[in-house]
Parts: sequence; C-alpha cells; structure tokens
Amino acid sequence: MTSLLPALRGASGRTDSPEAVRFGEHVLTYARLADASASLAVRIAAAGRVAVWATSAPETVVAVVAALRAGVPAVPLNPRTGARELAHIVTDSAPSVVLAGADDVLPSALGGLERLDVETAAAAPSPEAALPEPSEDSPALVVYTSGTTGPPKGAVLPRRAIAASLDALEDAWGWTGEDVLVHALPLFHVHGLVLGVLGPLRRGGSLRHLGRFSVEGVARELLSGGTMLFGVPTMYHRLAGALDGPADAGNLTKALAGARLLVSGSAALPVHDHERITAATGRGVVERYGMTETLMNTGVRADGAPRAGTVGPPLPGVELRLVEEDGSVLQDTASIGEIQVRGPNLFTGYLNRPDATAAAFTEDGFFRTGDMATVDPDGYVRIVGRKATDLIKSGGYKIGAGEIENALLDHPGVREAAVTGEPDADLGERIVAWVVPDDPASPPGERELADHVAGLLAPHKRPRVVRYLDALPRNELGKIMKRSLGV
Ligand code: MCA
Ligand code: AMP
Repeated sequence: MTSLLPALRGASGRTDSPEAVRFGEHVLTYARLADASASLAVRIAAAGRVAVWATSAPETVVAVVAALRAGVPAVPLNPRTGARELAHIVTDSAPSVVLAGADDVLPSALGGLERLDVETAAAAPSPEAALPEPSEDSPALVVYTSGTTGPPKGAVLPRRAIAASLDALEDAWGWTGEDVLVHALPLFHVHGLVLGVLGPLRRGGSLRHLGRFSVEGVARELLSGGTMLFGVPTMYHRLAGALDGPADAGNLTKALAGARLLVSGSAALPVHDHERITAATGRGVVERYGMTETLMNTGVRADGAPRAGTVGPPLPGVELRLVEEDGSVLQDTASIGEIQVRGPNLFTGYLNRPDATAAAFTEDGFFRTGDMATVDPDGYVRIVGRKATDLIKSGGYKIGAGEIENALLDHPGVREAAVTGEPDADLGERIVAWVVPDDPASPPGERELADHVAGLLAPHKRPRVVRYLDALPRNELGKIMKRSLGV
C-alpha cells in the first residue's frame, strides 16, 4: 500500500528536517509535523469520525494529518459557520470528537462533543506508533458542499481520490518537493485543504499560508522564496487591480513575474483580469477546474500555453465528455453540453444521502457536474455556464439559493424571499435577496438581513444587496419566475 503522505515517514526526530508549513512566524518542519500528528493519531485512533475546527492555522494541518494517519475520516468545519448550518453538519456527520487549537473558542452547537486540543509541539508517541496505511478506498475527508436546495451535503472523499488528483497535478505542473506554495485560502474546502495543504505535503514541499489574503502578503512571500501561488479569481482580480494602481504595492509586478506558476481555480477567471495580469507581468495564469465531489478534472499544463477563458485539457486519468439534455454524448464538442467526468479522482458519495448520490451519477459511472462547456479541437475545455441558476459562485464559494431563501424566510419581517446571483467584478457573482416584507411600512434593513443569514449559515452566504418588492413574480403554478428578477 503506498503512503498518502510519504514525506512524513522517517521524518520523526530528524534535526535537518525541511519546513513543511508556515503560518506567519509559526513553522512546522516535517519532523515536528510527523511527531505532533503521530501523537494525535494515537489519541483519535478509535474515533469513528473527527471534526476539525479548520482555522487558518498550523493546528488544522496537524489535526487533518493526524486523522489521515489514524485512518479516521476528518470533517473540516468553517469556524465562521452559523448556528443552523453547524448543527446540521454535526448531526449529519456525527463526529465523536472535535479537534481544535487550545485557544479556540467553540460555539454551543459543538457543546455536546468531546474536545481534544491539538498540540503542534507534541512529542512522538513512545514506542513509536505503527500507524498502518489504511486502504485506498477508505474515506479520508467529508467536505460539505451546497446544492440548489436543502442544507449542504457531505461529500465523502476516499484516499484514492486525493492521491490520484494530487499526482495528476504533479504531472501537469511539474510540482516537486522544491516548490514553495503560497496561498490564503480557507482550510475547510478542497481548494485550500486538499490542493493547498495536502498537495505540498504529498510532494515533500512546503506551504506558506498568509492567514488572510492581502496583495502585500502575496508579493512578500513570492519575493522571498515562494514558487507557486494558488488563488480564487477574486484574489487575482484584486492582484490585477493592484498592478493597475498608482504604486506597485510591495513590488508585486516583480513578485508575480518571478513565480514559477500562478494558478486560479474555484470559479471562472475573467478574461479581462487574466489579460491585465499578463499585460503587467508578461505571464499567464494557469486555470484548473474541479469540484468538491470530483477534485480536479482539468488543468492547463505548466509546459502548455495558458489561454484566457479555458481551464485546459482533462488531467491524466480523468475521462471527460459533453452530454446533451437527452443524455446523448456530444460528438461535436464545439456545441455546448454538460460536463460529465469519470476517474479515480471522484468521491464515493454523499454522506447519508443515497438518493442524491444516485442522482449525481449516470448508469455508466460518470458524475454529472452541472457545468456547461465546449471543448476546443486541441482538448482545452471552456466552461460557459451552469445548468442550475440556483447555484451561485461568490468569491469562489458555492452557495445554494434555496438555503439562503429558507434562512430569510425565518426572519419575522420577511413574508416572501427569492435569491439570485448577479455579476460582480470582485466576487464573480454577488448574492441578491429579493424580499417581500411582512410590513411594507417598516421592512427589515439590508444589514439586519445580512447579519441574520450570516448568523444562521455563514458570512459568505449573506446577501450583499437586498431589493424590496410588493410581490414576487410567479407563474400560473405559483412558481417564482427568477428570470423576471433579472437572472
Ligand atoms: C462580514 N463579515 C461578517 C459579516 N459581514 N461576519 C458576520 N456577519 C456579517 N454580517 C466578516 C467576514 O466573515 C470576513 O471576516 C469579513 O467580514 C469580510 O468578509 P467578506 O466581505 O465576505 O470577505 P470577502 O472580501 O468577500 O472575501 C473574499 C475572499 C473570500 C477572501 C476571496 O471570498 C475567500 O476566501 N474565498 C475563497 C473561497 C474558496 O476557497 N473556495 C473553494 C471552494 P474575515 O475577513 O475576518 O474572514 S471550491 C473548491 O474547493 C473546488 C474544488 C475548486 O475548484 O477549487
Ligand atoms: P465546489 O462545489 O464549491 O467545489 O465548486 C465547484 C464548481 O466551481 C464547479 O462545478 C464549477 O462550476 C466551478 N469551478 C471550479 N473551478 C473553475 C474554473 N477554473 N472555471 C470555472 N468554474 C470553475
């Protein structure tokens, strides 16, 4: 059985151990990470599942690596998740323990769970724990992701999928142990956690996490040894804006021009932002396309030419096809069809949701992504939109209109609500709430509704704009006609 994180084997006790992760001043070498994670792995070995309070901190790395080494599935939690969403995730995934930093204050929704504090300086267990490698098909992570309706679903990601996707990216990007990855992505989603943490660790390279995104932080880290940058389009939009600005913040042009690879994902990188970066730095941004359920599907290769507006060809091992509305496979890929994928990178199903899992796959094992695309003659995929208008991508986060509508309807001042996504230069799409107030004379304010949604679900799911109506446009069957709302 091959190891998921081979660089940790034999690292314990080494004094010449290289850096694995750095968060500001806090550095974990491979030796330190091997010891701390082994120590924690022994303590959680009997757990069914563990929740991880996934702050942008080294404790999260130790916790997730410990769970992987113990063979116990980890459920990363967004520390900003509101009460309702957190209660759903905890009930659905039923972890036996939550792993958190000693200083983290946990909300009452987690009060019923045993808590284990993660120590980043813990010594290796003595005698050294055997930690046998779990089978490739065993679940490694359960990552919650939004759908069009209902609460988020837990995508079960097996070790095989993580290894396959990271190795495909190694091939595409020539990703090695020499690479120093820089990013500021949250550690409770696939982008930041699987690609951004497990990626460097699988290669034996290192990560420098910025804690929170800033143009200056990106420039600083790329100028002091960083070789690769991962980000969502909102981050590249802000970098492009800074390049256009009056002062070259922190020598950003030089920093971006000098990096080995600039990678964008989680949403479409606007052609305009891509071109602004290329104009200022003389280099392109490599786009890759993935999903929580499929990990990475396509990617522009490091030795290929970035082409604004495309996400590159399928990665090694991934079968990709375009399918028409009636399920037939498109032969002429210049026409638009739904992307379906099959390969070792796929999840095994949604936790406790056999109905949703069955609906997500075709009879021959392809996953229906819901993304609409064309494919260029040389195999480069162009994503042109999504099948469901009720899925919104804002700042690279996927958000279901239905979950926000339900939260809005729980506000006593809201009689009816509909949620749409509108183009936004910074966020890609911004969440717009269309609200019929219970009392038109004193409607709940925009800020009040945003706080209400942020408190129940998560801050990134809050409406950025509220529009008040006397009634929602409905068809004869009473269904809300979102297209009349300007979608
Ligand atoms: C604002 N805040 C609030 C409220 N309003 N808190 C409580 N109640 C409110 N009403 C807080 C926020 O939590 C945040 O705090 C701060 O105010 C600013 O929030 P916000 O305006 O939302 O930040 P932003 O400027 O919109 O953030 C932009 C961002 C962010 C940094 C680009 O959207 C981001 O990190 N996106 C990454 C998404 C991602 O990783 N997606 C991967 C999933 P504070 O600043 O302290 O946090 S997709 C995936 O994994 C697939 C596989 C793929 O392909 O990659
Ligand atoms: P999530 O479910 O949060 O993992 O988001 C997955 C979705 O993000 C995909 O189905 C796509 O719609 C979108 N996505 C990810 N990467 C890209 C990209 N490079 N270009 C366009 N859309 C993307």
